Amino acid sequence: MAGKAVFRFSFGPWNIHDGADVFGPPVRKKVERAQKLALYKKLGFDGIQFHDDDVVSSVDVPHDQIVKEAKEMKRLIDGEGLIPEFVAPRLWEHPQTIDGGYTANDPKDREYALERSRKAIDIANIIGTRNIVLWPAREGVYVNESKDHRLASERFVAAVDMMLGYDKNIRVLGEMKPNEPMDHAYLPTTGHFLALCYKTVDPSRVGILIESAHALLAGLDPAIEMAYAIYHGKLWSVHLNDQNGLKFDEDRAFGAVNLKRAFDQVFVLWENDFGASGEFVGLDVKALRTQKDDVATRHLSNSRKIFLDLVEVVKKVDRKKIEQLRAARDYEELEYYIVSCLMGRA
Ligand code: GLO
Ligand code: MG
Repeated sequence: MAGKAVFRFSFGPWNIHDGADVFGPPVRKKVERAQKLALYKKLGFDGIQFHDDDVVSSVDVPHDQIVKEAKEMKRLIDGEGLIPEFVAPRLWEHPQTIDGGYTANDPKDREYALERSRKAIDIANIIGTRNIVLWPAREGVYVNESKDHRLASERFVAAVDMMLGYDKNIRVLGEMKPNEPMDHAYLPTTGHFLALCYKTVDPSRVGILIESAHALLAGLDPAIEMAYAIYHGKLWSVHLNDQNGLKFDEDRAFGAVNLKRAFDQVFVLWENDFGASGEFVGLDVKALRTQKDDVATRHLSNSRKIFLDLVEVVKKVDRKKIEQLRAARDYEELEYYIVSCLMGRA
């Protein structure tokens, strides 16, 4: 029977944000770390996702200092009753990641990325998660001839192998996105990273986090992407959100742009018992710059509500009717039926 799981939700501290964008400064007051942590449970979230430097103020300090600050964060999240879902090395802001991390041309930059990944694993161990997420933001090119693309694949696999060897318990989850900040990202889709999983020293510990908007930016359907990763036993997390056309990565509230597309994702997750092995429903959503301070978490609470409302729709959908319409090849009527369900008419 599908859908036994009780869904648990997560987000990262970056999802509460002062509204600064590439064209303008902050428009809301900075929300301090302790305030953010206190908001999770109030908003209905149990899980917290981290970049390495969301846990500690900087990773470019002596190891003792990292350990001390990570232990302090562990104490804080335990105090709030929050479960750490993953740690992601932030390999896109530091000067040594300008040309990428694992695929940078300069060996010193590559070594920085590898060392920082080991630190992320140490941090994950202290705060109590075995999941390392890789959003390889700057692994790719603006200028095609600027890197050896075949060698880049080799270096990427070597980096993942290094992490798997550094700690025999951790899992690596790839979060793929086709562009932004790079023009052409290496491993732009789930399928690309899935192929890479099988080239590593331990494919059983390499899997996928799918972000809805990232699939859409690649012209792909998020629900079909999720089903494909599930087929491989590798959908270990999601970043649900929405996206209005092929523009920048908008991180709109889940279901806010295309409700049927959101329904399709919930349907796949429900039918395949996503969450039953402890996976979180992650929401990587961003408040619109126009939101005022006191309502700047609506994107999170609304995304969660929309997800849960869609679960109710999914439960009620008449599976027999779907089967009959599939058998009759009357897909127009099937589409109308689903739209009717979403309009509360069926
Ligand atoms: C950006 C990504 C980013 C990641 C986060 C965790 O497009 O979605 O927000 O999810 O850095 O790795
Ligand atoms: Mg994301």
